[in-house]
Amino acid sequence: MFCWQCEQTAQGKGCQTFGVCGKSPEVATLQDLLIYTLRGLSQVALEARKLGISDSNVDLFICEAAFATLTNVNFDPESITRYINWAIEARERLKQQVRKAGGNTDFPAANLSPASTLEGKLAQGRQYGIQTSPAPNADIRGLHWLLTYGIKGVSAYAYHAHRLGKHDPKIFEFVEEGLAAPLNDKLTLDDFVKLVLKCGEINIRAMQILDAANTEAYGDPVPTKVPLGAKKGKAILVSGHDLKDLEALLQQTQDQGITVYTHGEMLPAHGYPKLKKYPHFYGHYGTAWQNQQREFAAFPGPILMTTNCIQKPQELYKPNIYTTGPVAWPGVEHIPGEDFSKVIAKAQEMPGFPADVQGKTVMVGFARTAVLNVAGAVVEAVKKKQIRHFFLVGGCDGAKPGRSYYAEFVEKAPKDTVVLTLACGKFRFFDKDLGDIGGIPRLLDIGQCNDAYSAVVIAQALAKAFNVGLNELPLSMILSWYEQKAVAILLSLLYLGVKNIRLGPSLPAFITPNVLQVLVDNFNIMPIKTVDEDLKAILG
Ligand code: SF4
Ligand code: SF3
Repeated sequence: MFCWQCEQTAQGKGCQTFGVCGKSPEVATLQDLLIYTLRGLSQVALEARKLGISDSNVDLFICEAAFATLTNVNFDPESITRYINWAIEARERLKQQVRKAGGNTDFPAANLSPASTLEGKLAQGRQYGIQTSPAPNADIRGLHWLLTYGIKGVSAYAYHAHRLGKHDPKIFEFVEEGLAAPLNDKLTLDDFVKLVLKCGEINIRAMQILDAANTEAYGDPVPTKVPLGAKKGKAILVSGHDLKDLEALLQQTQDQGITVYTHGEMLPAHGYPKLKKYPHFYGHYGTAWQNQQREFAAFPGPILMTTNCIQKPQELYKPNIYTTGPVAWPGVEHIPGEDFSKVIAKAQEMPGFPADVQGKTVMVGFARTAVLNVAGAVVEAVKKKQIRHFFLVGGCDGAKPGRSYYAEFVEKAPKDTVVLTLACGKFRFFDKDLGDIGGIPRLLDIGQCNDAYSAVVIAQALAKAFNVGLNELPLSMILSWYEQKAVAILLSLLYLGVKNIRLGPSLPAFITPNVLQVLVDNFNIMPIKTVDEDLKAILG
């Protein structure tokens, strides 16, 4: 195996014997075969589009399957094999339609027949891995995968939006174009640089329709206090990013004497009016994904993983954890639709909390509408020099000690600065009381990584209010990345021309020195240094 798609990749270079995330060589190799199969399917889908043929089920399938290969989503060889088989079936069906319409279907990747045995599939997967796929040079190889990882992020957002009934054919078409591109040996380094920026552009559209899907379904998030304690009684914990799964579970647990808690990236769900209306939707349990083995073991009810980030379940809680959507772990029960009766039955069997647990509270719900409602006060506070600077301290969390930088940054940010945050990196500081500036909280939680569009809208509105460009705002982006949705968001920020982004805790292994130089020259992207050095460089 060779995998370098996430920030925790072994030695900062690539996982070669076993994934640091827990991905086995078998699953990594099957995922390589799945991606190659999706590239071939995309070639056929693009040819079909030229003939006016498209199939939204195929488009959606490609997004779901690409999402399944995102870090910490699917660790189950049988599940990945099913995705490979479905991809082949969809491809063959589409090929027939293309042939009937007089189109070409003769693409090598689209002619691959997967071997019937696992060993055979693994041998095939080994031919299409990161190091074995053809590329003219290391820079272009890195760009092939930068594009592929951006597409995985776009696919995740498109999948979530589609679940709530929103989609845009432009997004599907680009997902297919981006997946097929590395098979085209005529494309140059410049072509791939353009494609990765286009991936950023398309990702903004994907995040925009996801934002519309979430807010139209559940209302605009409002500032909401979320308890970190617990209520006596039966309990279910919901993790991941999928609000639709959460809603279905809330509906199905009504009047059942069960309290529903969020975990990880589900925290911001408490801010949505149509979710917070459920009286048994109570609080938040635990912190970021890398602490789940300890935290889940202590939870007295079942756990539902709707999306990333799942970690190897301990035997202690393996019978109590369930997956849904593209998530899977071998031996863990997967719920294929939205009927969570098994989870509910498990909650009734398990002890629940024996007594109320007192805890702190945190505030969520500062998405675009809530922040823009107080934009006048924010602009005034900046003009009166009560607010000197904004920091967007956002992105993923992870196990590396270097990630303590972000909590230290927030702690050391001067009192006349405001911290906007989003995604799971905030769990290092989400319960800190940073106070307020004239009633404006100094720590504003915009939401999940899936809500990055809200941050873009807030930044654009501030730029408009001050009549300056995004780069002239008193706003600095201090980003932590881990998985491929963060890659897509980074590409979106680059597409918008955002400069001076500080990125950590380490730079992606798939960005070669030459490609990094292009990013530095055009966007002045830089690695984080120490908090003191970075604050001094930003604030002077
Ligand atoms: Fe390694 Fe990350 Fe790939 Fe897992 S996803 S195998 S940790 S690079
Ligand atoms: Fe976190 Fe996995 Fe990226 Fe959604 S939950 S931000 S890492």
